[in-house]
Amino acid sequence: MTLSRTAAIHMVAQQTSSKPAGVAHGDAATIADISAGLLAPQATTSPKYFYDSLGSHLFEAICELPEYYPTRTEAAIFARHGAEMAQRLGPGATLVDLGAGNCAKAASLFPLLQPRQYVPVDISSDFLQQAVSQLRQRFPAIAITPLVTDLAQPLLLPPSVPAARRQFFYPGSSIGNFTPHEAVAFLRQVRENVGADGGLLIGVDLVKDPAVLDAAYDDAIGVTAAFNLNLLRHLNHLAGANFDPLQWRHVAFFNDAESRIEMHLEARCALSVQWQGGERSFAQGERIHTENSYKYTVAGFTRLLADAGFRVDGTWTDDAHWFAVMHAAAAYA
Ligand code: AVI
Repeated sequence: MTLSRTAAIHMVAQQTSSKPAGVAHGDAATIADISAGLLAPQATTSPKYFYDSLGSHLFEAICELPEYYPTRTEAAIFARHGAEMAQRLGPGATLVDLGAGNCAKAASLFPLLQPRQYVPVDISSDFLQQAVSQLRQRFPAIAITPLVTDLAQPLLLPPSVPAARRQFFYPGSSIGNFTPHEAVAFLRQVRENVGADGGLLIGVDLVKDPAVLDAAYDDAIGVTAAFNLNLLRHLNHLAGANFDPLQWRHVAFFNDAESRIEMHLEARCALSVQWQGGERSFAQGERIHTENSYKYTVAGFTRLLADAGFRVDGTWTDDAHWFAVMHAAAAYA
């Protein structure tokens, strides 16, 4: 007799009596943040918890998927218009790379941008340190000053980063993972750090056919599903929770009214979860909202930048207008 995967998962889920909550490795603020999200009427978690070491590698794999157009579309825009972008920035700037990951995007632009100093900023310390040691060998003339920080926290650059000629680099449409309100607050903070003579080079994912968007966040071989489900393993580690990933399934769809992709984890059966200092029951079909990825128009994002004190002086898109790279300068001194 053969057993379908769904039936097998269902049986496992029904038979699994939950394991006791484990040891929490996160600090008190992290555990409190996770706990508050899980206990909210609509359970939610911050997308920053996707990025443990495995999550960062899974995100790299997502970027290779045929369905996930943003990475290759943005790369094609850089390849085609990089020289013009470099003219806007000018050589010898300090390039501050927000959410640098493996630093590959910025590094591929070094020959064109010719920065004097490179400041990769990321939440994942291991990932960043590995990338930086390779970069130092490849580009010995560029001063590299890595900064491990959560971009949701106030951005404080170390004194070794000169105040003049700062160009912030925020590719990959990560700005879409903030709500528009949070995005303006974040960009205002960047604006404060830019000074009068700096700027921001930013990648923005644009509104398009929802079928293209849905496929990009629910790929055929399940890499995005693994990325979403790995969050539960990370919560187990950070908060000592006892999530069983087999009891959850990945859900992703475009919410037209909000102009955003939503990712959720949906309980396959009625279950309960414990973590350090908290517990919650989930009904079958109940969801944890794990990520938003907002999609903008060029006009809409130009307005958002203006609200944050920036003036757009360059916009480059692909032929299909799926993605935009924009350069913005300080709108006032
Ligand atoms: C990091 N960020 C821009 C990605 C996005 O497209 O919103 C995260 C992601 N989530 C699922 N796939 C990719």
